[in-house]
Amino acid sequence: MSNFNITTLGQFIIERQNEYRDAKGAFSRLLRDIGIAAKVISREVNKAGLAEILGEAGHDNVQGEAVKKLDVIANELFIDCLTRGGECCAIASEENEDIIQIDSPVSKNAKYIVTLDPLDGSSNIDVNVSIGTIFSIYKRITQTGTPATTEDFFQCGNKAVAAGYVIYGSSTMLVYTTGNGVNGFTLDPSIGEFCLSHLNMKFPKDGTVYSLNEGNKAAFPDFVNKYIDWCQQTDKDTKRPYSARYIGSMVADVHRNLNKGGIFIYPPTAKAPKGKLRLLYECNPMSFIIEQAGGIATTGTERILDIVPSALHQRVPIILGSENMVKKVLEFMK
Ligand code: P6P
Repeated sequence: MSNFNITTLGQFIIERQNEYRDAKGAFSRLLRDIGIAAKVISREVNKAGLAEILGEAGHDNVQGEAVKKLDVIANELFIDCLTRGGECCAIASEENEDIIQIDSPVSKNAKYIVTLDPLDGSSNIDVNVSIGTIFSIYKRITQTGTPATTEDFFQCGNKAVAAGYVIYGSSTMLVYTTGNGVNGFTLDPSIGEFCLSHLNMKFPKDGTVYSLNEGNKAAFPDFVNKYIDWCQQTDKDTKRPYSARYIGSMVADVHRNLNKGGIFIYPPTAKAPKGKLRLLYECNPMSFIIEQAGGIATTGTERILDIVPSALHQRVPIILGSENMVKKVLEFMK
């Protein structure tokens, strides 16, 4: 161990490369490319307030040119980094209706595809609330060198080779799994490196925080409202009433629960009868991470990772968090 006592993301990936069955360098380079994009986005997000002054936040700038919102910038950054990295041949992004084919000479024979929410919760940027990037990585199943198809992207979440998120908060952290546990890295801007800070993260089996948008209560399924009422009853043995915490940014709400214990629910609502959150690039990646840390992720009737996708931007309801809290919610379904 170096006397600097830090392990960078790059060093960690190399050290763990033999853990990942397909231990070629390609996968390690793909994670590196995602880390590069995340560092640039962190810099842009952390000056978002200034963007207003500089006339950049989605308004026309002083030259009268329409300037892009940060989530569009983030999307273009990821596409650029993955295109130049040469390890990814296609992306399904929250920002793009269709699959983004990456047919640059270095990438068109790549064997990985990426699902991506480049900047989730971007409505929170203007009010300085934590936001995040969510991604997952799959091996393509159609022929290498040909354009990727929905067949590649409609793989179940349980086929992902990796998933992760970046949270742009009081610090910028990258949390990911390759199916061998979950590890967290905090960006040290002074050296421009993600440094290992949360080794082998475990989702607490119990928690006292419930996280959902109670403004939609009137439209919630009965079992959800019964569970909320249960959370709000006083009972010393089960440390109730629980605390309600809802940031409105999935990455921030889930990251808090992963660290402290808790449950995150986005049930069907009047506005979103199938739930609001997207399967391919929000629910599947977060569910892979949460399961790898020992939590549970379900629609209420089905394990999220077992759902066979049928549309790129398909929405699903989600109950995700501490094992014993999710099991309690499911009791109210009976
Ligand atoms: P609501 C952000 O827009 C997002 O996609 C997730 O990050 C977040 O959990 C959810 O929507 C918040 O939705 O309807 O409660 O504002």
